[in-house]
Amino acid sequence: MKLSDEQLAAYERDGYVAVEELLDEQAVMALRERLREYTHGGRPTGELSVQIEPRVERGELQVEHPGDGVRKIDCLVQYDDLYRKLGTHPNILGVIEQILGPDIKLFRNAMLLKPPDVGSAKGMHQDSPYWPIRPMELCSCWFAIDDATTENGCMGVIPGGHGKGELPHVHVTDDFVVQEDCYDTDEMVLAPLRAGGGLFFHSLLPHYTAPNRSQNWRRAIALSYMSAKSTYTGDNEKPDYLTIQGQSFPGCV
Ligand SMILES: O=C(O)CCC(=O)C(=O)O
Repeated sequence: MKLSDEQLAAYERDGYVAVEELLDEQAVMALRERLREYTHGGRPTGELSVQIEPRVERGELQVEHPGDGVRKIDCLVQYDDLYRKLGTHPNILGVIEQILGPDIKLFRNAMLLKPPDVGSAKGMHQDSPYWPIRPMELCSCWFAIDDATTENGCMGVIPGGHGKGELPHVHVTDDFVVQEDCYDTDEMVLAPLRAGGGLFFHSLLPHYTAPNRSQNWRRAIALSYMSAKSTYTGDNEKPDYLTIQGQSFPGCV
């Protein structure tokens, strides 16, 4: 799949663009069922890193099943065949290639879960400031496994906010957020998305998700890609980032 000239211009201007129907309903259902096997069906999570909702972890909130308290699962693309297909799907890569060029590596993939009534907010933040990759020009496809609605915690973004560069962030309880005087909440645009669609967004775009106040799950996987010409600036040894397509370059990620 390719963005039209208008969609590409919108991405560059606003820092995001929503694309519906990247995958059909059957393929999305398979992803949803596979995920449910990990959270509720006893499918081994092996090397996957699983994070629990902080309030559940601290015992402040009780859930009926442990799977109802899961907030994040990292590395499904590396670990699971269905998710590997998603992370390398031509409909997603067609768009990513337009934005990042032909040589692409995967920086991270994180399944972000908001269980009904339990899923908490993710405060307004930019991704790049705490990612050890330069330049700060990564692109994420936030792929909706369930319909993402204004009630269950769809994305909220500040259009054009990526153009302001790196903004100061501060620590708050369980989170790290853009300093309040650096953006205007009234400028936030909510971006509901049907399951199977993706929100492609720039790694400097300020974004936020509300708590899930509904009875429906909100699960989405953030697939974050970078140009293979990017530089790793972390203190630890550079991880072996997954090559998605094209070449690798000496001294680069
Ligand atoms: O899905 C969410 O709730 C948060 C998404 C997010 O912050 C991200 O993908 O960087």
